[in-house]
Amino acid sequence: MITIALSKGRIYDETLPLLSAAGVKPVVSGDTDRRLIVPTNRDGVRVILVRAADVPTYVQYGAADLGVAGRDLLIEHGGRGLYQPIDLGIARCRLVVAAPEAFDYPAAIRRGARLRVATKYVKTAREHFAAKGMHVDLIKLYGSMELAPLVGLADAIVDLVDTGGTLRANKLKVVEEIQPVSSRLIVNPASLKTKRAEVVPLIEAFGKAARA
Ligand code: PRT
Ligand code: MG
Repeated sequence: MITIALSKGRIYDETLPLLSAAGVKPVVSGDTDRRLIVPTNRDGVRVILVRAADVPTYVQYGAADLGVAGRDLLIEHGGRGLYQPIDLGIARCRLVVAAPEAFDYPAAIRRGARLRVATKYVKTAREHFAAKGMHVDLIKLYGSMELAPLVGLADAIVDLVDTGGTLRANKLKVVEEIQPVSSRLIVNPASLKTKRAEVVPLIEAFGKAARA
């Protein structure tokens, strides 16, 4: 049995065409299907649905053979025990530092202010600010980071931006780019060895579909 870990939402939606090109189609029974293990048209291939941040963990421990995860979450996870053969180029966005429109971020940095930064990407943020020689107090959040500066929880946030609509709607602006983000195919290294005949063709089909 080959198990592919995906998260609901944009990763699932953007992976479906690639899966389909690889000959794998999840068999869901309508919009009300709440199953977390989804069979596919292929005997011996199933999809499991987990939180986006949990996809690397399922693959690392071999509970899933393959998965699709954003680079943002792979960096936070650390990537230990993961083979990452292909950048699928899907779910693209940017990891940035953002602050209120009225906040003079460059001036705050120049005077060496100690900023409070809210984020769910604590590891990435710590490394980013350390590399710049900035002292920041990081506040761990699990979502809706955009709210934190509006209610005085933080001076700035480290978050993902796609269209910029969410930042604009909350009167925030990008003050620093950290890195571009897209999603990668990740593979359990033991699966690659012991299930080679099934796993390698899937990796190749994903690669071909991603390049197309
Ligand atoms: O939603 P949930 O809490 O269950 O989990 P999650 O937020 O980790 O998962 P999900 O499905 O929202 O995101 C999965 C992956 O999609 C992320 O890990 C990224 O790699 C990728 N991705 C691509 C994004 C975005 N684009 C994105 N725009 N993930 C989140 N966003 C959010 C962003 O955090 C911000 O709140 O969308 C908002 C900004 O969008 P714009 O278009 O208004 O700029
Ligand atoms: Mg989300």
